[in-house]
Amino acid sequence: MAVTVKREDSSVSLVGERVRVRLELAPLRLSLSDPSGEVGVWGARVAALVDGKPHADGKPSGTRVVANLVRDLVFEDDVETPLGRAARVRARLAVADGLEMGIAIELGSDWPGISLALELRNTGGRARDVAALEPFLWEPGAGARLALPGDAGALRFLALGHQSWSPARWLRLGERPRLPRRVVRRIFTSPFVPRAKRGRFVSESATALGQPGRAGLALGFTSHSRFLSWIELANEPGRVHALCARCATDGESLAPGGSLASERLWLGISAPLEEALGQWAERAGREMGAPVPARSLSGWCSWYRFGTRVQAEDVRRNLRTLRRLGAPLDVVQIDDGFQSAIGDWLAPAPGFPEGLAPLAREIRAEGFRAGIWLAPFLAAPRSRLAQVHPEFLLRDARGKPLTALWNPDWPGGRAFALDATHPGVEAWLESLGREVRALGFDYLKLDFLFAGALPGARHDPRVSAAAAYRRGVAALRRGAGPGIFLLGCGAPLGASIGLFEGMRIGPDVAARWASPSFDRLVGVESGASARNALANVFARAPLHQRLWLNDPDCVLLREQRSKLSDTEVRTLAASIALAGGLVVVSDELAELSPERLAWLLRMLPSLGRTPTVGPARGGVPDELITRFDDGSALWLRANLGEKPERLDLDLRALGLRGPTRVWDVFAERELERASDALSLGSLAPHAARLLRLIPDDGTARVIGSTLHLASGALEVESVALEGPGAARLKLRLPGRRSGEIALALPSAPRLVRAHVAFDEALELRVQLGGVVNPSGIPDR
Ligand code: 9PG
Repeated sequence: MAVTVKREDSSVSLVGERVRVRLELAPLRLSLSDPSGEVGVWGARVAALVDGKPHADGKPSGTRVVANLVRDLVFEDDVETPLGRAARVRARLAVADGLEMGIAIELGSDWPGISLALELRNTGGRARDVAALEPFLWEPGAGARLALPGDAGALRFLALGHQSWSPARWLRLGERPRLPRRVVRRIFTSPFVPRAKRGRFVSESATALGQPGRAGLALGFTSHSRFLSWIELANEPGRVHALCARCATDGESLAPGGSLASERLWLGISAPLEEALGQWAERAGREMGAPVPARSLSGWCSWYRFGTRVQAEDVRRNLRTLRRLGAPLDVVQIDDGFQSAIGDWLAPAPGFPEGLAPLAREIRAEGFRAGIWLAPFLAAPRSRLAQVHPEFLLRDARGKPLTALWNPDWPGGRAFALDATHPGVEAWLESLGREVRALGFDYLKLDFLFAGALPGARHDPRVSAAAAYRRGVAALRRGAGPGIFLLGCGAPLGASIGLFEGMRIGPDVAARWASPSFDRLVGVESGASARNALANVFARAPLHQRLWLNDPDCVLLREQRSKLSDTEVRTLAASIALAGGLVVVSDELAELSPERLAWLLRMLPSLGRTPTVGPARGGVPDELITRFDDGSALWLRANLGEKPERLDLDLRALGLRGPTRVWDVFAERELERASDALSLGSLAPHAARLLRLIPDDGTARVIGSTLHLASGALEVESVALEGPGAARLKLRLPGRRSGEIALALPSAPRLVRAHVAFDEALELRVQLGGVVNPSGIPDR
């Protein structure tokens, strides 16, 4: 079915399968709703802030000009757009006072929303400063309406933070959002975004608005090549006062006859609301050409065990342990500490006496990708880089080098930011990429990337902060060449779309549950701790495989030097596994007990799938659901709070109708068969529950296994029933494994367990009360 275009005297409508759009012509008003009209927004406008500048510390100055009258309209009923084939309406709009706007609305027949773009033109005779473009502005007024199903008191707004370490939280209308303190604001928030406060929420790049579990709005920018963008919500408990999507133009001056285009905005309807983030990310990833690898990676990282004191010998020792264990990791990554100074990446620290090339060679010789950490937009004041090339440094308005941050981990603490619009910096980044590749590294963890998108007096003032950042990352990638894996960290997320294979999506993990004193110090929940890392893992789970591979940060399995309890380690490990992205361990592997090592193996390989998230009842969703092609699912519920929670599982809501067999992964046993719902008692603070849910459809299946947390969903290549109580099985998993599998049979005995041990693959026959096992391990 194609999109139907209806022209009337005073309006134009586009009707697709899933949404309807209406454009009123005088004055200009835009509406979008689902076919029933139960959810949607009516009476939105487009606007710009002119004769002012974006302000690096929040509020842009300038006057808001709003498009009012539609001058002329152009229809195209089937055009190619960045999001696929669509119908398009373009309108030229009159704006007072020597300014004109153009908007384009695109709707594909089965799209759950529309794409919106805005252009501002200077038709007058003098140059105009433009502070921001607003392709969507909704305020109450005549004909303005917002329909969000559910209870107004339960409405939530998804506030996505600026960069990897910034919290992402579902805010309740009227609540007081947390705000980073002044000294760290530059690290955690985007330069031009107004400060959030009670009554004014801000979300960077994208948001969702509605009641958890019901239908709501999805709103987010799908292009990110020039401007940092955000969505603002003016609100009080149960009420929306205004909703507005903006991109800061970073101080564009618009010459007479010139024009300026906003980033493209997605406005969609999401049912349920929790899918809004994925709905947007899918489109933003497609539009920006996100280089998402087909497979997730796993690895070892030096940081959370050795910190800046890492030495070549630490890496070597862990390489040897990896060989002994036969652990199937992809990457061995050296983190911060190998370099003589921040900025002097090719001059090794004393702990790396032979330099990096021999170590990279050894890593590769063991069959791993070699990974290295860089903070490519930073230079320590005392580094050779800053000394020899002071012209590389980003300056403030008075010409002084801008301090990107103070980091107590580094000598002197202070780090300056580089200005990628300087041709010398661009060339230097390209050669840095080339040289680390030549050393043998093909996995680069690029950190403290927010420093590349700071506002400042750039060498080329016409290049925006976001564009400067993208130019720098692109130069590094160009130098590193094809086949490189770039992992972003501390990265401005919107501006990074399309540039990275992998992306850290939360604060640092640590071998402690929470970090209350650090969080108080900086004002936001960004201290290194398992809880802060996990909160973002749940909140940003839908970004995985749409924008990049999500990096939830490392799993820490050690028992010594750790304040994490068994329960907390299990919650950390299972949540990281369900996130489906990178699985990276950061322990001294030889120190791990057999039990904890078994946990590592149970996370490998990565599940590799994008989980769906459950309703965001609290500040973040607390459920991750991974579905498999065989109709089964893994369901994880975590309690990141401090009070016990009731655990009820609604199987129908997960799409499981009919009798379901339930495997309790941690308890390693089958629960009673369930249909519709399952009452599971209570969940202690910091604990998680992981279940595998399998339709009881009369087939023989592995429903549980201690080989992998997938519990049979990943590790079984085939199962063939050979008669009552007998089956032939093929198992396949990388690495050396031993453990137990549980085979579910359609008739008595309903469950047969068998011990198995193998390297890579195993074929075995399981029989009623006995196992014929080629590995020679006796049955029980
Ligand atoms: C290396 C580390 C690890 C880690 C990164 C990042 O604000 N700060 O001072 C601050 C320091 C360190 C930090 C984040 C913030 O951690 O996330 O995985 O690579 O750098 O220095």
